[in-house]
Parts: sequence; structure tokens; C-alpha cells
Amino acid sequence: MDVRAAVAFAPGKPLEVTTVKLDGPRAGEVLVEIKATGICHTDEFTRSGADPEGLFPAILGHEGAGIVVDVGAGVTSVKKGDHVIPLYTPECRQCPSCLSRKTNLCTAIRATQGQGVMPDGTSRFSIDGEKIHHYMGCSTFANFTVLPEIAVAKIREDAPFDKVCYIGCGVTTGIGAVINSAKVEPGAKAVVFGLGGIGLNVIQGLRLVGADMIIGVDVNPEKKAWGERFGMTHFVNPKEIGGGMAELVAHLVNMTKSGADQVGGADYTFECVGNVHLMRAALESCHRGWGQSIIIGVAGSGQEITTRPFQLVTGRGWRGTAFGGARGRSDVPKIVDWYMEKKIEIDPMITHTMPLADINEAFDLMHDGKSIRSVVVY
Ligand code: NAD
Ligand code: AHE
Ligand code: ZN
Repeated sequence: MDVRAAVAFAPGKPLEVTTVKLDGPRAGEVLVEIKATGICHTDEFTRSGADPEGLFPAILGHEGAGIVVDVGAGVTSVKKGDHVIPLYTPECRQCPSCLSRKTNLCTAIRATQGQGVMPDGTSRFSIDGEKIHHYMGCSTFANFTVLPEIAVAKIREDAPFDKVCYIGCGVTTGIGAVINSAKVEPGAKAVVFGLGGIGLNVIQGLRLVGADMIIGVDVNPEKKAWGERFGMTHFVNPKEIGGGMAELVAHLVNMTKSGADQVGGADYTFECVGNVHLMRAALESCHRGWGQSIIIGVAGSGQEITTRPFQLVTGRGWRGTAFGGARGRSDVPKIVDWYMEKKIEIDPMITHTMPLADINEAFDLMHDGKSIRSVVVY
């Protein structure tokens, strides 16, 4: 069938909206009509050419919601008409990682996903017989896409696609990082670096679990009001402090001082930018002995993190999280319920909507710091 898609033909170039051929679902796969998709900074990371796994030409997009319109042989967990959210982190419930119960990082199809193809090693997308790569197993910048059955979460039918698509990445990543990965306790002190589409969801996750002090750090002064809207208690603009990362760390440690010994540092910090220098600052802003720093941001090819081992020897923990530690097929329907029950907010963070034809505007808005989340509505 012919579908409309925004194709990334080459790194650093705008996406081109064009007609692409999509083959039907094979065994274990489903065809989904995508109704809406968010644009995450990770799409920009890959479009820009910074992603070491980036493949071109490709149909990007990994934050969608839609309806199953056809299923391949052997598909049992979803059927035509079901409403679903595509999962870039699938949940097969059979691989050693899924069975371990220690991680959400299912390994069933990760290798082929990274090669931009379906689990059988072929792509369903082409133009004039030339292969177009899938992206993160999702390719939601197309109005129809094919996904493995294990990479869709069935959701309730009354949930609006143009809002819950954000649960396909940003909402789940931010809230999940707090609940599943850091396991933040009530009364905690936390610092969130980067108040964009992910960081604001970390903030609402921290509010949800009852954190006491929620410090937001962003170089864009307009993010102060945004952070406060979702529960941030203090805002720090590194540009206003002056100096470099060491001064930022000293400032944050000072802000979090408490107790008889007046030792500062946060219980939890979250890096939501993808800047390796900020990742170090996030670690070093943690409290000696127990502070945990969670890396969410993804950093480009060749970028590495450094710190003095002393930071770890003295009890700080450094770890990362993908998709907020969520097991998609199990957890995503629950997060949709939280939204529908008004336990979490999504609507105010979706600052812009647009048709697929205007998708490049979403990348401009992101670069200009004008949007939190843009959503393409098909
Ligand atoms: P975004 O563009 O919406 O937000 C980034 C924010 O960081 C902006 O508010 C910007 O002003 C701020 N910022 C930039 N440089 C800064 C600095 N030096 N100090 C402080 N703030 C700074 O991006 P997003 O969609 O929220 O994504 C954030 C990061 O998370 C990206 O790296 C993205 O690829 C990554 N991500 C990771 C996962 C995961 O599963 N680990 C999931 C989604 C996104
Ligand atoms: N291809 C990149 C890795 C990018 C990355 O870490 N992606 C996250 C999700 S970001 C969503 O917006 C992820 O799921 N990671 C786990 C995985 O298996 O990729 C690179 O650096 O090579
Ligand atoms: Zn994302």
C-alpha cells in the first residue's frame, strides 16, 4: 500500500514528506494506522547525524498512537480495531532480560531494530524498490507502519491519540525514571537538569511521589514557569550563576545543605539534556554516601563521561535509564489510565500540533526552545 511519510534521506537534512510503499504485516507483525506522533529530541539526535546507530534513508518517529488495521499470521495479543501505542522497547516476556525481572531492556528484537529492519531482516518500507529503514522499530512519522506484535501496547479506546502518543516516549521516560529507575521516596531532594519534554515529566513524577525539594536547572529562563507548573520548587539558570560546571555543582550542593553536619547534595539527580559535562555535574551534585544520579539524555557519537573515581568511592551512584525502566505492554496501559484519571498531566505540555506536511517546523520549534512537545496529527 502507499503511505505518506516524512523520510530522513541524509543526516542533517530536513525530512521530506513523500509517498512510500509499505508491505503488509508478516507472521508475528501488525499493521497500525498511526493517528498521532510526538517529536522527541532523540528523533532530532538521529536526524542530525549524531546517533552512532543512525541509518539513512529512514522513517524516524517513535512516540506514536494508532489503531491496528491488519495482523499477520500467528498474532494473538492484539486484533484489528485495537488502539495501541508502538513500543521502541518491546516486551516479549520470554527473553532472558524479560525473565530476569531486573530490566525492561527486552533483547528479543534489539539487534534487527538497530539495523533498521523487522525481525526477519527485511524492511517493509520502500520507494521505487529501494529500501527505507525502520527507526527504533517504530517509524511513526508515517501514517501507517508495521510493528512486531511484541512492540505494541494495547490501550483503552477512549484515550485521545493526540495526547497519549506522548506516553510512547516522553511521559513514560520521565515519570518512569523517578518511579522505576530511581525509586524516589517521599521527602527526597532532587535536581532535574534540562526542563524539556522529558525533564518536565521527571518533575511531575517527583511531585507524584512526594519529593520535598525539586530543583530545575535550565539555560532557558522561560523554563522557570514551566517547571513551576508541574511541581518544581526552585529554579537555577547556570548562565545567571556564571562560571562553569564546578560553580554550578557548588551552587546546587549549597542549596541542598541540611542536617547538623550541613553536608549538601541531592538524594537524586536526573540528566535530561544529553550533555556529558552536565552528566558529570549531575553526579557531583549528589549527596556523599547515597546520592543517585540517573542519566536519561543520550549523547552523540564519540562523547564520553568522566569524573574522579572518588565521586563513586564516596558512595554516589551513576546509572542510566531507557524508557523510564517501563515494561511497555504491562506498564503503558496503566500510564494511559493515570492520564485518563487525571493523576498525571499531558495536555499543557503539548504546545504545538501540526499536519505531517509541516513536521520540519517541529524541529525548528525544538531548536528555538519554543515548544515542549510538538505532535503531528494525521
Ligand atoms: P528537549 O529539547 O525538549 O529539552 C532539552 C532541554 O535541555 C531544553 O529545555 C534546553 O533548554 C535544556 N538545555 C540544553 N542545554 C542545557 C544545559 N547546558 N544546561 C541546562 N539545560 C540545558 O529534549 P527532550 O525531548 O526533553 O529530550 C532530552 C534528552 O533525553 C535528549 O537527549 C533525548 O534524546 C533524551 N531521551 C532519552 C530517553 C531515554 O529513554 N533515555 C527518552 C527520551 C529522550
Ligand atoms: N542509538 C543511540 C542510543 C540511543 C538510546 O539510548 N536510546 C534510548 C531511547 S531514547 C528515546 O527517546 C534507548 O532505548 N536505549 C536503549 C537501547 O537499547 O537503545 C546510541 O547512542 O547508539
Ligand atoms: Zn524519545
